[in-house]
Amino acid sequence: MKLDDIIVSRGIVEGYMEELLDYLQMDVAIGGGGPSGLTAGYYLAKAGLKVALFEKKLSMGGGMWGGGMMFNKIVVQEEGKRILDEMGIRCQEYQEGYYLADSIESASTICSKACQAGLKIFNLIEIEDVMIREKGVEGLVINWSPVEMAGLHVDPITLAARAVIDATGHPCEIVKVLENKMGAALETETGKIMGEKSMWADVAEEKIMDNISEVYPGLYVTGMAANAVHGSPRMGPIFGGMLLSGEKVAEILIEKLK
Ligand code: 48H
Repeated sequence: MKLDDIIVSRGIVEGYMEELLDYLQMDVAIGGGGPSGLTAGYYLAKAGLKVALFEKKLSMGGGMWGGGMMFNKIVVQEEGKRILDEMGIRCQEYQEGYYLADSIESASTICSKACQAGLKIFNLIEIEDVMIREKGVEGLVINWSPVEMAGLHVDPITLAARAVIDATGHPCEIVKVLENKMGAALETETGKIMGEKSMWADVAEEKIMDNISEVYPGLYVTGMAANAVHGSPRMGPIFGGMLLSGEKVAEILIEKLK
């Protein structure tokens, strides 16, 4: 077969534009493609909701690839193993209740399963603001990541969503922008971002499940962002809470939006 480069270009441009136009309005917009955002996207898409995830980097997986201190293994406790099984990620019980999985297999498989469940992923897109309207957060304001990296002055565009999830990890960037720009009072003990506390896996993994919440009308937190916003500790290379918190925020939203 003789290849026509212009047909290749047309396919890429038309295919992308069609999807971007389709996702100018959606049920749920997720910011951040780490384990919690991808897991949330997997369950939301599986439930039939129209959901897209925006990741500023080229690749998905967030902090999962590097395991603990670049030893590319992650640990998942008993409660989280159910999600590894659901996704088909292999693991080994190396001590009762402690499961060891390969971080590369974990990150790549979650991403693949989420896409196949129907999650639409847009990479290389940075969330730089939120769309605030009468009911609260009603969407996201996005730009190409290279615009920010190159320091270019280029205005962003807006997308509408019935709910937004901040899954941006430690920096909780979406909640931060809301607090900084709008002075918004959050649904936390202090009404503000309380800040992540020092590493204590046991407490962090227990607290994270209570921290999965709507922190402002229309804006939900999951994963490490949830602990940062609610002032709970970090947990190091234990990923059960990331998977379970992604599932939990999805369950809350499925109940609310379906
Ligand atoms: C678009 C953005 C933006 C933005 C950031 O850090 P993550 O892996 O987040 P989680 O919560 O799914 O998982 C946390 C885990 O990886 C971790 O760090 C743990 C368990 N730490 C414990 C410890 O003690 O250290 O992923 C967040 C993703 C990243 O891919 C970012 O690039 C992306 O969000 N992101 N995407 N627009 N403004 N900000």
